[in-house]
Amino acid sequence: MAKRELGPVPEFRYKPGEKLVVTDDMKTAFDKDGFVLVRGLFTVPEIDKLEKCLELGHVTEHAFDLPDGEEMNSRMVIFNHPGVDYTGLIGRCRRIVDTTEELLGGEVYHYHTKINMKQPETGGSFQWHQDYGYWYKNGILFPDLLSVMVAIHKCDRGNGCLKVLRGSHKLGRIDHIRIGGQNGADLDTLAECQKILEQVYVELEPGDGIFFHCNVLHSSDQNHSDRKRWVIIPCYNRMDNNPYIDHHHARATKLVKVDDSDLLACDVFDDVTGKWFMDPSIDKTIIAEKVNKDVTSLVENPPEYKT
Ligand SMILES: O=C(O)CCC(=O)C(=O)O
Repeated sequence: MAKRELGPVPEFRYKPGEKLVVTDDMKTAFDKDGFVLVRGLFTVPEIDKLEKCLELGHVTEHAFDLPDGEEMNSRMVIFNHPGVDYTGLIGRCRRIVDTTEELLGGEVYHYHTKINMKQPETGGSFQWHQDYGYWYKNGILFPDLLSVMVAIHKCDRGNGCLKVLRGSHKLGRIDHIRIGGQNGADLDTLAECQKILEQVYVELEPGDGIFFHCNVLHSSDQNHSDRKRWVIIPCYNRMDNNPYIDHHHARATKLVKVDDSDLLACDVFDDVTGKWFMDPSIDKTIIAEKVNKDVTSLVENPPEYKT
């Protein structure tokens, strides 16, 4: 079968201070490719502030290491509710949430946010997978979810940037198997997909973002460079797609949006109340180890969440 040719990858740009308008071209790109690339989704001062917040450690002390099956670990923090601190405001701001609602065609809630910290020389890979490949096991019936990866540091081929198979969301959900601590796409199916779908290296400058559908096949390589490759990835589910089981991520919870201008006005770096950090030992779909074993992650009872 011939490779599917989709032409150049369209790119969009956010203009600070303006609303991020979801144009017809953006919707077409999302439907055709399964993702939309937005340059400058966050400004340099907004990203610098995020890095400062993470360096303070109130969020990152909840990190865990996910073995990549190739001798290295992917370090992550996951929180299920955004809360009131700066990391949560990233996932509550209109430029992301309104855009997500337009792309998914309905009201959404914050399913969780991941902060993936590939450290210099040691940062592990992510196996080829679809997020819905394992989210489906959490009792979510429709693939009405997406993720927004935002670069905190420059992401390129040298430090393990995201790779996507363009148009792969149209495959539907494919089978997944355990690889290391992770869920990976069935290798025979993946090999066939790689023959016909274009692989795109998603190289990002700090602040650039990519909105990608939960059935897009994606992966990233180990970080053998001397540079950090940190990203933040808020993930959303449609409100009318509430998981039918209680599990380790959030069920439908009203998302209180904030204005884009609230980001630079926010100085809350240490109040992690209500974030419901994920303890990997209760997630049956992965195998991972907490980095700081003395930190208790399950601090909140999810139904009582308020913003
Ligand atoms: O951080 C990355 O490079 C990939 C992340 C990813 O695939 C995921 O968190 O599902």
